[in-house]
Amino acid sequence: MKAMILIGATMAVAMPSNAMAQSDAEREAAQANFRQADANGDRRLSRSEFRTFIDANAEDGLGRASAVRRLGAYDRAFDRADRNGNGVVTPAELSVVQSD
Ligand SMILES: [Ca+2]
Ligand SMILES: [Ca+2]
Repeated sequence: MKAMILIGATMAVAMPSNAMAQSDAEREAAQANFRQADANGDRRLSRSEFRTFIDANAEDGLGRASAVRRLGAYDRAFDRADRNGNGVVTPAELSVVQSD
């Protein structure tokens, strides 16, 4: 019983919650990655730009980007991020970049 409680406590520490607020550093890194990925500088990410963005975030260990890259789920992630379905992702549509 005691062992189970210990394991539970360790898991809670080791696994960051998705609901947990991002640190300022993580947010700034994501914003920098967004600007770099935005090849044509229109402040929106096309499908191919979004892929660059995910790869950059994965390198920085941000959010779920490494899981998306590992699974090759770029299209699915893009479709989810593109909330209004207009084919581009804006900073406002990206919760990772969105300000509070
Ligand atoms: Ca763009
Ligand atoms: Ca959109």
